[in-house]
Amino acid sequence: MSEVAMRLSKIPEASGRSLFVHKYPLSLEAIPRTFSGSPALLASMPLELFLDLHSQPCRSVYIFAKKNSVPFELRVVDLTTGQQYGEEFGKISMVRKVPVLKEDNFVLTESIAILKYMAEKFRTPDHWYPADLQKRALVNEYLAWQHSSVRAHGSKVFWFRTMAPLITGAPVPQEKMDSAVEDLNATLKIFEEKFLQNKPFIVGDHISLADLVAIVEIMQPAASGFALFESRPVLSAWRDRVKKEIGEALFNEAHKTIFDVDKLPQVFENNQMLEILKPKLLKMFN
Ligand SMILES: N[C@@H](CCC(=O)N[C@@H](CS)C(=O)NCC(=O)O)C(=O)O
Repeated sequence: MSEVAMRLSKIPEASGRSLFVHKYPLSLEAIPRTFSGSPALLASMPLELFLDLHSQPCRSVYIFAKKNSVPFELRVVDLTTGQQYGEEFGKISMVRKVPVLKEDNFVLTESIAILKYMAEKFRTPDHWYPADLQKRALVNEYLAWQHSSVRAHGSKVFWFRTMAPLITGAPVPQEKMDSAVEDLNATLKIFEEKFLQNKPFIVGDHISLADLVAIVEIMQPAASGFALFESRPVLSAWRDRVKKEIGEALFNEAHKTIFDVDKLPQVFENNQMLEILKPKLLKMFN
């Protein structure tokens, strides 16, 4: 039996429940004026976005699509009940991770690829993914760097503070926590001193995909109660600018699930996912 099939057999609800669908938005007037094709054609082929807003890359895709009035159907893949291991999602993506974009037979995984695809397809305002070669290269530089830095270290602090006690029934050993926090602090120093400096946004005066991907990742450890903004006025001021550009309502809507982190013990109560997540946590201790 494959590892995935084995995981699936342990989670009956993963195969039994269908993915939940929400349709966004859309009246034809809401279709971006910059769209190059016929609005009628566009309206007849909405994208399907497979997301769970606990996930940072899903939040970036969700915020970007909604902010730019990209027409899409939201298909919720509930990671807390293991729907990513279910048969229905397995037919969409063998990677079994969210986000995924689907458009007819075209399936795209990886948030960064999805964001760039939507920016180019819907010709979103230039500042998101600038046509200027050097500005675009700076966005790409950040997007390439963040995977193994902000994302990796921010996620680890989040997991250690929230998921680990649920999975093991005990706090993470202090030396492991200190090491994770040390890595995150070092990363945030590079973020501020190399990527942000004294500019309003990573690539200058305007928000780009780099800021969007950065904020969703940085909010993950912050939502777990790790006080990363308190001693960092430059980072806090940047967060407020990004929030304002996205729009406070959309920002809060996208982050609502993760701000409800206190509810995780209830979410995982009587849920076999914690057992399945244990090996992932133990690998983080290495
Ligand atoms: N590099 C991928 C990361 C995708 C990813 O790791 N997604 C996580 C949620 S943040 C997931 O689906 N995890 C489910 C699992 O590992 O079972 C991207 O940026 O899209």
